[in-house]
Amino acid sequence: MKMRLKIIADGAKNMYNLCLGFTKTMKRKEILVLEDLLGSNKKIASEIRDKLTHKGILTINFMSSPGSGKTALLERIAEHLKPKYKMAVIEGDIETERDAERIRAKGILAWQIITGGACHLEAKMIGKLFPEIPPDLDFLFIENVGNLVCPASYDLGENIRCVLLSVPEGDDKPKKYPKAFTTSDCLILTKSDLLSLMPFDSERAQKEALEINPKLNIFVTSSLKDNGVKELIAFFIATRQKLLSQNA
Ligand SMILES: Nc1nc2c(ncn2[C@@H]2O[C@H](COP(=O)(O)OP(=O)(O)OP(=O)(O)O)[C@@H](O)[C@H]2O)c(=O)[nH]1
Ligand SMILES: [Mg+2]
Repeated sequence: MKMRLKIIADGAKNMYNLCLGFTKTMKRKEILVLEDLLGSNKKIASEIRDKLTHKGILTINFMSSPGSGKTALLERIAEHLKPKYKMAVIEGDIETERDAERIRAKGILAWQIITGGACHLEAKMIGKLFPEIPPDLDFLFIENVGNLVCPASYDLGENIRCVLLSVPEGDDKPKKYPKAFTTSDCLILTKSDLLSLMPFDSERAQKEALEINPKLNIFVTSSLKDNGVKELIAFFIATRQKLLSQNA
């Protein structure tokens, strides 16, 4: 009886080791494939950034959870920038052309990338649109797929990366989803018109975001009320000015 139990125990241990070995090999392969993918993404992104920067186009990547107000903010930005500057928008969504249609309705050139399931945009997707991007643009905005995790790992060739966090999402998100915040240049706290209605501690969100990324430029906006949008745009204009003076 004892012997039988030992055989079963050894068998289970062997099976466990077999599974573990298999898993380890699989994980190593998965890691290698991911490193390859991110490596080639980085290379394409860097080429895109060089080409756009050389043309004097400032590229801005908006990342956030679904529904944080990326498109609404772009609609507002379009209204402010249109009289003086030339901008275009690349929209990323899993399905539908809806966001690009909203931007076009503002009289702005917009392309829709439909990822068909992928939770983020990749540099090669932007690269495919490259021949269509007018060389005389001042600003190119990219609205990433609504997701606070995956887009953070993919450089799209942007000059400025912005993470949006809306009041209804909660003030604890920067430390729970750190990569989107640590890899960004700007934090935009959106839907500030809801601050009086919700238990969102704006100071806590800003403090915790700065603890993990002290270089963040922070803006508080309401697209609904058109608050804080001008300050954000002034930052984009000043950054483009710097880019132009570096090009000169
Ligand atoms: N109260 C308030 N609501 C807003 C504001 N901005 C956007 N919304 C609302 O939030 C919802 C989502 O806005 P979108 O601009 O579509 O959000 P999004 O981040 O582009 O969403 P996805 O593209 O699906 O990820 C809509 O119902 C908007 O009307 C704001 O400043 N204040
Ligand atoms: Mg949108």
